[in-house]
Amino acid sequence: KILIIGACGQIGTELTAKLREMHGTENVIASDINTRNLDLVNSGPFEIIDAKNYNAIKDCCKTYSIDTVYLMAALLSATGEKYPMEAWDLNMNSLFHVLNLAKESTIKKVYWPSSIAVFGPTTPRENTPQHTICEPTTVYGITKQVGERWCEYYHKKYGVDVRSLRYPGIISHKAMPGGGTTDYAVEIYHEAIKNESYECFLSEDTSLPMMFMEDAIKATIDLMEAPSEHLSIRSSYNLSAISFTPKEIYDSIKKNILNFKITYRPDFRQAIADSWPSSIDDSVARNDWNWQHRFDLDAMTSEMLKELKKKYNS
Ligand code: VAH
Repeated sequence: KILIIGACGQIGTELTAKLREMHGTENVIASDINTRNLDLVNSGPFEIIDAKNYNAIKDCCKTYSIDTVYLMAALLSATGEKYPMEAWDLNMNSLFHVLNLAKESTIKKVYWPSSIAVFGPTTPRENTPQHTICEPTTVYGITKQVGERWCEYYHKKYGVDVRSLRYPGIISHKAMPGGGTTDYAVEIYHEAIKNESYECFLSEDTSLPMMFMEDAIKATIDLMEAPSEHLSIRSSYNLSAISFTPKEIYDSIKKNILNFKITYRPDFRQAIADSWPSSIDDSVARNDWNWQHRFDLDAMTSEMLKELKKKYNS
């Protein structure tokens, strides 16, 4: 059976739905620190678990005979700068708990997300390679960089089958993201429909690697289903789909909402965005497990606007 820690989050919500569709609801246990997503809580097996609590995770794995864990709980880049020690505590200790349970062999396979936040201002910004300089300047990025090293260590030293992806910014309409620097690219769709105007917290020419949630979920499942012997990376795979600037996503939306207006008012998140690459080379993922993104910017925009219009007009 599968346990998802952080199931109420932006990615966790959709990962839970997809895994339940594939394996049956009763075989996928959702868990989070609280019950903020009642639809999810009421749609199948749900446990309240604090990802910092080793015994809570261990007991849940025992109760449900869990053999696969998706660890999706974390404090993201912007929140991590406000609460550095909390971000270190949650992001690192939750990973140690799951890796140690896997080492003790109660868990057979682990998924743990990394991020383009592992890269920093000294990393080559265009087509950032799989192996390159990583000097992250955010607490979140530091936790992801160190987490990658621990994943590779537990795989090499204890044979733990842990797999990871360096997610770009992820855009979705089912669950709101929380505390990310790339979250402007989600907010902008909501504001375009609600107010036909948006004040963007990044400057208009800030190019960042991004991905529609459907592609992120497909990449996660494809990686977890790939034969272990095909995987050459046990830190975390570069993953990419599209890169765009606030101006480009604005233009894409404006094709559908003709009166949409945008203003730019960069805040502390501009410095975080400026430390990250503008595009990623994910050829290793494409070679190892046939990764291929499907959504370009305009396809994502039409899907986002279609689904959000239903939500706001319902
Ligand atoms: C953040 N959405 O902005 C996350 C992600 C690549 C960015 O890690 O912090």
